[in-house]
Amino acid sequence: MRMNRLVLLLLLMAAALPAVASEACMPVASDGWIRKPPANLPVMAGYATLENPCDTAVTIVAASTDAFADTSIHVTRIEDGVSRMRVTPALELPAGATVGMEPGGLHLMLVNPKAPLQLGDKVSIAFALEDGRTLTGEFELRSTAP
Ligand SMILES: [Cu+2]
Repeated sequence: MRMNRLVLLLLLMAAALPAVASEACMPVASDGWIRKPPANLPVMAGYATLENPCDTAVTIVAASTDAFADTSIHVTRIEDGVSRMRVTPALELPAGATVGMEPGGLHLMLVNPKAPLQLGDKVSIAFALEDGRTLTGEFELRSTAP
């Protein structure tokens, strides 16, 4: 009887292990917003705070959304005194790091909205991670930073 309970306990523990392992640590995208352009321009920039509270680095390899025809992650750099934007193919979030996507720096470049967007509208952005997982963030259309 005593032995059976021990076996049962071990079986339960073994069964619980994979469940714990699949609950892997996930980075978070918060305070997401998209700057509403002053005129009816088809290009908008999105910003958010990306936090990786995990023990290992995570790399974002792509961004996409149903709301825009084209979505990419841009870095802004000053080259020869001129501010230029470039697509970044991979964005690493080191373990424990907080990376800001903010005006003048790293941002989402959103081109050609599929439907007209109004202030307050929320757009869901999917960030594809190198490990195959997807980090989803909500971005609100605003005229100023939150
Ligand atoms: Cu850009």
